[in-house]
Amino acid sequence: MADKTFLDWPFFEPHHKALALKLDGWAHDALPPIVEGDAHDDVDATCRALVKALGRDGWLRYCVPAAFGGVHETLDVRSLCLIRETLGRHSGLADFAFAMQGLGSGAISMFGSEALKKKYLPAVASGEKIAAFALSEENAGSDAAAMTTSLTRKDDTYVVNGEKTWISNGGIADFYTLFAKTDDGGKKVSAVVVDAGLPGFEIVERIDVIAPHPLGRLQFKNCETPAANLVGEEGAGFKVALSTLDIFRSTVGAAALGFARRALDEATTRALSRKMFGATLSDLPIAQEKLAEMALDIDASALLIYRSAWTKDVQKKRVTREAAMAKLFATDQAQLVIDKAVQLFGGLGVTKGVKVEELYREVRALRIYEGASEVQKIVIARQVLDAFRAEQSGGKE
Ligand code: COS
Repeated sequence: MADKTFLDWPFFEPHHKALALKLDGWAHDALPPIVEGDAHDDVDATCRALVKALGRDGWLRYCVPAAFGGVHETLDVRSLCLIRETLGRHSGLADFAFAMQGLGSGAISMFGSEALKKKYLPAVASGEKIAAFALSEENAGSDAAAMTTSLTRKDDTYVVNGEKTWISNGGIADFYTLFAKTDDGGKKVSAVVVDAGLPGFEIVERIDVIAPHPLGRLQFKNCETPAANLVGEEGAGFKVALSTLDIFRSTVGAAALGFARRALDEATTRALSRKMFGATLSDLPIAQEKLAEMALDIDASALLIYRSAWTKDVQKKRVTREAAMAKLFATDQAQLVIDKAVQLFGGLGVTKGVKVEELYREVRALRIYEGASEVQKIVIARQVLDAFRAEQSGGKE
């Protein structure tokens, strides 16, 4: 049973605690069956069923603002983090299905026109439409500004040309929030929503990964999307993408935290029951040291994640630095926590069908997607240097 004492931390309102406890019960009782295996059809069907169930029972309402079928007036990052943490403890795919509805529609919630919000957000909240976020390209992952996919205005449409890859929900999404260049060979990025199935839009590859998720490569050849689907102003797409990531990066940390909490639960249960050297594993100081380090990393991750979420929700501040720290620390530490759990399980820990083996595979991508750990370090260092320079120049004036 995962530690729930953190729900009494001052970062939370009473409704946050109620949300986490209710969702935990729901995930125990009402999570659709997770079909294990690598077959795309099984993974797709499982994800579709998860989105449907999450929508039916109201959990996806946390992904959009209240005026468009959501719960809170604006996205409440603490709720998003608690939901990802809780779902992550139960199922990596359930967390994935929830997370992508939020990330795929987040830019519309924050920067979209009223008409665009009306067109997409209620269907995201109900689970009728599956969302995706299309930023990365083969030669533009960490260096997002190096993208080459283009958007060219033609009458009342934008014409998209290029390729996007490693796109989560690629293949099952109903729409993609896509980032592309609006000035030929230049630096101006714009964001636009592209519906799946438009002429000139094709999923050209399904990508297999260590923990199966829907992931694909998208190709656009003179694909026309309505100009009214522009998200934010033309040329402001980089700000749209990075501000969206500022919100969702804390939630990636939260998912990792959920995985880590589950690993500690599994390891503790195992340590208390496994007999060895005339005692149980939990009696051995070397095992206790591991459990202590795991618990410490979990609490430190939780503090960084909910500090970031609280700062955004309550102080309404830009949280570029806080979110990068939360994602970097929580995902890197979760990897170490889960590795320790695998070690405590011994041979069983690398056996298919054992939960810690699944967690070991599930957590890996979190240190890469939405900005690799190395990118988070660049972001944090820039924030530290900028703040220092600003203070220095402020002091001189
Ligand atoms: N919020 C709002 N605006 C931001 C921002 C943020 N967090 N971070 C940067 N910007 C703005 C900057 O102010 C700048 O605007 P101006 O051109 O008006 O000055 C613009 O965006 C470009 O910023 P910057 O110069 O820092 O861009 P870089 O190309 O140097 O960006 C990093 C570098 C590494 C930070 C960026 O490319 C990045 O985050 N990469 C990772 C992308 C990612 O997460 N990919 C995963 C895809 S989702 S699975």
